[in-house]
Amino acid sequence: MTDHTPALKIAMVGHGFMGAAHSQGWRVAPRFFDLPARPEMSVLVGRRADAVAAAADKWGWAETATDWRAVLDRDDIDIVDIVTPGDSHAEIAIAALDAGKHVLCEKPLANSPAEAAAMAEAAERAAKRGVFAMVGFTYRRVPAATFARDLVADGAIGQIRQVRAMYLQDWLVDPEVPLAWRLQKQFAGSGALGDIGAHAIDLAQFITGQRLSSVSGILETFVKRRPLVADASGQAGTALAGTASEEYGDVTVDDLALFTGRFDGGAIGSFEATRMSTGRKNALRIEVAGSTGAISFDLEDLNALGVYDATAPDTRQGFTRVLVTEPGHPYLSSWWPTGHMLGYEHGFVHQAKDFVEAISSATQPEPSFDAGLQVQQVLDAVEHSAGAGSAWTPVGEAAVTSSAVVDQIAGV
Ligand code: SOE
Repeated sequence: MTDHTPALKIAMVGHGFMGAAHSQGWRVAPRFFDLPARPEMSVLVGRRADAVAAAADKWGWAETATDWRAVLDRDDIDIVDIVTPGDSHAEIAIAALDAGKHVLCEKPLANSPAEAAAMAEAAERAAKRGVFAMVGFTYRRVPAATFARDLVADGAIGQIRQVRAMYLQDWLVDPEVPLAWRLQKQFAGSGALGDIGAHAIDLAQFITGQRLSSVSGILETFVKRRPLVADASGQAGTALAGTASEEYGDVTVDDLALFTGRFDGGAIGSFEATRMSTGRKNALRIEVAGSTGAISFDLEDLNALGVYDATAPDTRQGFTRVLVTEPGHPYLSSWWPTGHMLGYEHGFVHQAKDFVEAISSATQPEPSFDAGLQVQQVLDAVEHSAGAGSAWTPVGEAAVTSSAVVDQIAGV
């Protein structure tokens, strides 16, 4: 980049855990990748002036604001980055796109297929004006995951037959962990299913190139009441739950989701999303079995990819632990020499890089809001199935009345 490199000024709405991660992505991307435009961390938006000022100072945002609508009126803002709870994604994203701002929105895209459809329609309108939207499924941008997708796309493991995807956490095993927004349907839309199951769904579809067409699932809530959060400002920073008060409230989302699925390319998948898997901290794992091989990935060992080649001589077969740190691996040529590891935040750096490059080249970034809508429809189908005795449920047949949602969002 030079002094003549154009700037892309960003306003980020929200400043919780994902606010910290996105800030790291914006801050680091231009320092390791030669970008066609320079992302500038211009405005951090939050409801409490004191909390948002502290976050802006800590993460390097130039200004702060408490009204995201006022920020949309500014001509000097190019990108709106939404890292708020899911109940505000649709309203902010649709308004920002209609105001001509590019939008990056955290996952899951929304809290319902109807909201997600309204967002996808706004993104389609905006794209015709050269304004683009992307949803933040960052784990597809961990080099080992991207490399897995490349191997499958190249036919390295043959015809895909079986997918085993799970996202295992245990931060809710303690019943005294407070009732944060991720545990309340009105804010989060669902529990482990949407919060982390969405990642497993996106990663399985990204790596295989196939889409889920029908599902059968169950949901469970093990701890049904938790202490209320004592201080909402505790939501700033990387805490997931804040501090507990003496009062208790109802948990209105799932702790655990289990489901099976049929893919449109003929594969069969089993999925697990749980924040009750004692001892597993952030284990997003996927194994894809093909007719001539397999791949295996674990986010808790994110620099490595297991690769099995069934065409090797019998005496030489076995899962190889490929260290994904070579310059020829996705994204790695801009980082360190071979064998020097990346970490959790690098997926967010790659997300920022890819989004800036897509905007600068006027090409639709992936995953698009349409992709986010399809994941939302899978989530919705799992919920419908769980409510109907685990009946097989087609993906995408949920009634989507996006116009009614748009009217509701617009306050009509
Ligand atoms: C909590 O489950 C959480 O922070 C999710 O909300 C994120 O999407 C995931 O990447 C890490 O865990």
